Amino acid sequence: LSSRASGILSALDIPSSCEIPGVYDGRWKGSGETLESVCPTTGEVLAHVRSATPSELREALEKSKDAHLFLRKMPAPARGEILRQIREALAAKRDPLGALVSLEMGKIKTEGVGEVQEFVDICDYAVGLSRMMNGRVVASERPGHTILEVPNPLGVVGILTAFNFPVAVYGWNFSLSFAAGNANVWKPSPSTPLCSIAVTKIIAQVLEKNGIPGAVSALLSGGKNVGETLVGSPDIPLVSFTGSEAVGRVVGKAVQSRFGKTILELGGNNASIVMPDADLSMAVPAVFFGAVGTAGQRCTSTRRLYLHRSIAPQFLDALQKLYVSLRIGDPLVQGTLLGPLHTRAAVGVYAEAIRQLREQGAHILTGGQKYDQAEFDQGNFVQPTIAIPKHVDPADAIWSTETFAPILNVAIFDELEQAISWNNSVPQGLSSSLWTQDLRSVGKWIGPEGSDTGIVNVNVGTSGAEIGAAFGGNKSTGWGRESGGDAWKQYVRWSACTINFSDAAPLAQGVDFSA
Ligand code: UN1
Repeated sequence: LSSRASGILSALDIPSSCEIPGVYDGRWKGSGETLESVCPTTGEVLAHVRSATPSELREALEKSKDAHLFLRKMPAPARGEILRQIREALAAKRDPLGALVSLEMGKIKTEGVGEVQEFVDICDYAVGLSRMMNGRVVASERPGHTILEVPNPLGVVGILTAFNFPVAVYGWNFSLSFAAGNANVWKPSPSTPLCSIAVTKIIAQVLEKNGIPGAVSALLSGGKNVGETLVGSPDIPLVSFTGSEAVGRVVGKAVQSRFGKTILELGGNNASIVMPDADLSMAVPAVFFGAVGTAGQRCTSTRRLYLHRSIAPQFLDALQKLYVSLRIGDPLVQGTLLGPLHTRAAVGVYAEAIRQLREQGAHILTGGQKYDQAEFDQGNFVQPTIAIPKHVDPADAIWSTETFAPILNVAIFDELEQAISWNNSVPQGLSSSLWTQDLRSVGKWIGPEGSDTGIVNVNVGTSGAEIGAAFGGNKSTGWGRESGGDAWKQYVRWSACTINFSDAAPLAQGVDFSA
């Protein structure tokens, strides 16, 4: 192992041994198939991680069920105190954990650290929430009666996360779900096992210190078979899944067929619209970050850019300048803005998307190739690309498909209505952003004739949401909401409790049933 990789691992108490156990349910284990963690920058194999066998999976699930029985008896504010300690433990490891995200996933270091910060932030949020998960008192129509809406924990929550946010997305789900009193089983992406091991170690230490069963935050590293078991398990009333639309469709149906609940965070295909009155000194860098940041591998990355005809040449000129000056390379080196794609396969997906663009006569303004210089040889580096497709037909695959790579497709519009209709014309509905200084455009954009996405920004790019608002998207993004807002309400079972304090037992709606 390279010295820098072993330095990062040892700062996080991960052994640089040949095989690392990837399963935790109060005890570390793993004797199933081996997952490989590969550094996307250098191609170095960082670790082999042992996943769960079917019997280890069953055992972990049983332990999580027991752990829930323990946790549900703990008052919510006491659970909040545990989250506060987890927050502190995460913050203490912010730097090495952020570096590990960068090393294993490939995003630049400040974004890796930022991702850990999202987990810290949502812990803060959940600590507060642990004293505010309030139900309601409803006015009853009957004398001497009252109705309470009561939240109680669900049981065991399954959390299936993607490679692109290997730390934060577990954080969003775990913090709220734990505050609500659930045990959690985490199946991370098989290509970022080290991040999930590092996070689980940090959480486990706090749990152990407080005498709480480790299986309230169980880790089940593995591939498709582990995912399928969790999705199919009647012991998991809620499955939170982040990933592709294709897999999300399968997960959604499977969980629905057993009447379980889902939170789905699927594809994004996000647009920025730039009006003639926009402040371009803000809009250009924001589109640059949205399209190129994280090498285009956020669900919220900007993939479509609709420019008003009057500012289009000027905008593209300024944007291209930023693309050309881009610092590409090792994401752990300070100053790098563009790291590699996460996998070799993703380079193929990028190349295929570029091939399609070319075949259909798109004008490639910049980019369109893999980096072939020797220094990028071992990594999955591709050039960020701006393309002007020949057709603006929204049904065309170029516009309607989410390609998880830094490719930005541009079209020119004349009227805001046209741009909004293009924005809304794709299957996905995660994020969108409008650049304008005209209040009338803002009103239209956020209203019933406006953007149909879950995140609707004004003079803010499509990516980089804070944790305080609910995060998620509509349509084929899956309608899920995580993190802030009312998202916590999904992690509980609600009961409507009608209580009669009177000496009579009248029926609702005045029904007379006297014998
Ligand atoms: C994701 O890409 O799955 O809004 C999540 C953002 C981040 C989270 C992205 N806070 O871009």
